Amino acid sequence: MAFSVNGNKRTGKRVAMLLVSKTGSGKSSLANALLDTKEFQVGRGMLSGTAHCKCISTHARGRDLTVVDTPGTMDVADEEKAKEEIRRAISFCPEGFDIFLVVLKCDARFTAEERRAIEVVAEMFGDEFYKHAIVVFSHGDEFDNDETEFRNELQEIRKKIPYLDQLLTRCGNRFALVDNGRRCDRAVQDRQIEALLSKADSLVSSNGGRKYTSLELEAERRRAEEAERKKAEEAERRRAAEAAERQERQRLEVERRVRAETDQFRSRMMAQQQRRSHQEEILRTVGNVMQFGLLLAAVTLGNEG
Ligand SMILES: Nc1nc2c(ncn2[C@@H]2O[C@H](COP(=O)(O)OP(=O)(O)O)[C@@H](O)[C@H]2O)c(=O)[nH]1
Ligand SMILES: [Mg+2]
Repeated sequence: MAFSVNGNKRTGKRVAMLLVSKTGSGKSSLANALLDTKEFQVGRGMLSGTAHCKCISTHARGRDLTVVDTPGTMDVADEEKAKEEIRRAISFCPEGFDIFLVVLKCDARFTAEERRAIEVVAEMFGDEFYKHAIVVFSHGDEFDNDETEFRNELQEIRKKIPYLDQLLTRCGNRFALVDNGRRCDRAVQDRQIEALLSKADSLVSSNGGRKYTSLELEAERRRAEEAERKKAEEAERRRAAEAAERQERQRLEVERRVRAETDQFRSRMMAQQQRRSHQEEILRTVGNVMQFGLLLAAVTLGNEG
């Protein structure tokens, strides 16, 4: 095999790429352009297009390339399904992926759905994801494929959309502009795809040929599970502490009420007792007076008799 310029062309090693993002952003069109084929089904509108992951390994554009296209299940409507499909995509390439192509439409809109579609993958793959990622802006025709104009515009867009700015920063500011529309200029497209593949080759080299494999995905899954378990444990601990605190507050309240009622009862009893001794005192005094009266009467009667 005669390899000429750079990267994969030089080493002859197969480069495996996984395309991710929301439906309608241009993944399947890019997959076709990368492999110079029409085998990836391009959608019309949001309803049709790729139903399942599709993997093609071939020799194209002077390189051995593997491209795995992902479907519309990347839409956030069903994240679990999306994750399942991503795991399937990874299983297509047991030796691992060299490059993740995050495909975004280059218009200034960057919706919450688009953002979530990327986050779902990034969360699954962990930080390693960004070390292998290149952001590909499709619909370059909207900028007449003028890279300079696009770069200038991108500066402004990054200021307005912090998440996009962070994403590009995390991806080491690796990005490319492409036009894979049905009416694109083939010469322009070839030049853009070659530039993108050159960037991919450089990234493969700077990663020392290290791939992202199902082992990394599994390790990330375990790490996420562990983090989730710790979070649940922490929430449970907090719930238990709050319940204990609530119980202690209730116990103190009951204790306070019992003490108050006991004190009240004791004071009532003492008051009653005081009243009773006072009455007894009066009775005793009355008794004494009466006794004295009787005695006096008896003495008086005795004297008269
Ligand atoms: N004008 C233009 N249209 C594009 C471009 N890339 C994709 N499309 C169109 O966008 C629609 C969705 O493309 P598709 O590749 O199926 O997106 P996917 O759902 O992400 O796979 C299709 O009608 C494509 O022809 C582009 O660079 N320029
Ligand atoms: Mg598609």
